[in-house]
Amino acid sequence: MKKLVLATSNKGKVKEIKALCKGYEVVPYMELIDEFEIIENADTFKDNALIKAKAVYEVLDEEDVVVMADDSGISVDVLGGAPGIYSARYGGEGANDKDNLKKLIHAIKERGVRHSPAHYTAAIAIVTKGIEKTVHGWMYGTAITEAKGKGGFGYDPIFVPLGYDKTLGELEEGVKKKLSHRSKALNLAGKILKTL
Ligand code: ITT
Repeated sequence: MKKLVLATSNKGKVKEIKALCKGYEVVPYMELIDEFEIIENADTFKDNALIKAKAVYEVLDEEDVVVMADDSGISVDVLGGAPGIYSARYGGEGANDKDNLKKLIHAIKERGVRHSPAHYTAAIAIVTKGIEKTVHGWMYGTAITEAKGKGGFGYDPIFVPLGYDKTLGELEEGVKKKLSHRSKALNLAGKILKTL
């Protein structure tokens, strides 16, 4: 089975990517080398995904290894698209999922509304010898101001996908697997992986 090294330290992403890339041996890079800091200082999901995949590819120093990275986030219309690429750091330096969620709920309420259209974006980068590719996926829905359910990760307890009346925290895993920004991007990434 072909090995796919994931340039991520986010356990939620690892779990979802493993479930969606069944034909590959998916290995988080930290199982191969020590975790190191990657400065994600680009201003798009695409470029930040490339920064992560290239950083891990270079440190691994194995020409034929295939590295994949995911840069993703939630954009809330009533906040002008925030937090977007800053989703992981929204609650400040060292903030965890819970801090970020709390800050987002507060920010939406401050706009005088209880929900807002929102969407998730995922950019997936694939880097291997002589190849740097990126693909995207999106999931549209509504961000609400009450966290519900324990499924998924990150902002999922306040995200209601279009066509549903429950959050991703409440819905069964299969729904996110079918609809998510990450699954759509990974579906495209799969087509690239097959050509390598
Ligand atoms: P890596 O950079 O190591 O991959 P990270 O968590 O820092 O991990 P990002 O910079 O891509 O990853 O930030 C993505 C944030 O957006 C993540 O921390 C979540 O808070 C949120 N997010 C992304 N996809 C999500 C999803 O499917 N469900 C819920 N929240 C999500």
